[in-house]
Amino acid sequence: MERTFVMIKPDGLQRGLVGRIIQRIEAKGLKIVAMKMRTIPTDVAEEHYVEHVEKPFFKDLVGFITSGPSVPMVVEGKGAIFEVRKMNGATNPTKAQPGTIRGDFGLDLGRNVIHGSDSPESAAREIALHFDESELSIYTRIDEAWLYE
Ligand code: DAT
Ligand code: MG
Repeated sequence: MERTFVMIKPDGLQRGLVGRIIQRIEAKGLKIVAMKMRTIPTDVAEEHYVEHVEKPFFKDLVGFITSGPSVPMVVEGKGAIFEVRKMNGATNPTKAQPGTIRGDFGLDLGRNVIHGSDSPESAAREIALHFDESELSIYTRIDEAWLYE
């Protein structure tokens, strides 16, 4: 089953949104197979956002993402990468549709509450960057028979 890397960013945690965000992921039928809370070290943050290393906002982005605890997760399900991106909404919370996490919970481009991988390649890379294989739980959710054929 497809997996994606999802992370509630430090603003989401500080603003007390962790429970409501996880609730949306669970209610969608997506399965959380790994989750922890930690302050992302600078070297990991730089690697995570390596595609943006030349951008003018890179330094602020790394500073923000390492500024306090985050909640990184591995989320599994049919089309998980696309489904999470849809649920997250547009990068800029002021452009994101109501009903999306960024559209409902944010107001600032830099502080957009949540991350989701943008492709299978990014997902594999980000999962390996943030988690050990041993941290992933393989289990069946009791409602899976009602989610999929
Ligand atoms: P996304 O997180 O939707 O994949 P992205 O990969 O383009 O967006 O950018 C990564 C993060 O960097 C994004 O979540 C917020 C921040 N960011 C993007 N563009 C920015 C900009 N022009 N100014 C400041 N921060 C920006
Ligand atoms: Mg991105």
